[in-house]
Amino acid sequence: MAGEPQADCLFCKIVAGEVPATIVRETDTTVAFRDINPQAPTHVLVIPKVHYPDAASLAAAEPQVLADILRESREVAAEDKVEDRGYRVVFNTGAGAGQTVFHAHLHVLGGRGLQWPPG
Ligand code: DGP
Repeated sequence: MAGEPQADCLFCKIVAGEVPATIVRETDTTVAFRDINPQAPTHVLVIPKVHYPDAASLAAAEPQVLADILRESREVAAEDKVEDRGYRVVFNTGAGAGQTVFHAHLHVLGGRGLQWPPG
């Protein structure tokens, strides 16, 4: 069923506490944890507890959870004190855009200068 945990999903396992992660924030609907392969001094992933393969399918089915994720990204930036210098939030959507884990997740990147356009 849409939104239900998937047995083979790494991020569902992090939500369930079955795979360890450095969790920085948790709400009723979201979990935020540090990326295992950080691309910036702050690199946190904010994910929904419900399973959708990408941000687009989450937006279509449960847009309020998408809003929760964006609200949490602001809290992460504030807690890591990267707001002043600026930070970036990214949903890689689809393999062609670099998505490798198919459970929706927002990257929060900050703490260094960020170039545009991204590669
Ligand atoms: P993406 O390429 O947009 O699908 O991003 C997936 C991110 O997930 C990537 O930056 C690395 C991160 N990641 C993959 N496996 C793990 C893991 O087991 N733990 C943590 N904390 N992050 C992971």
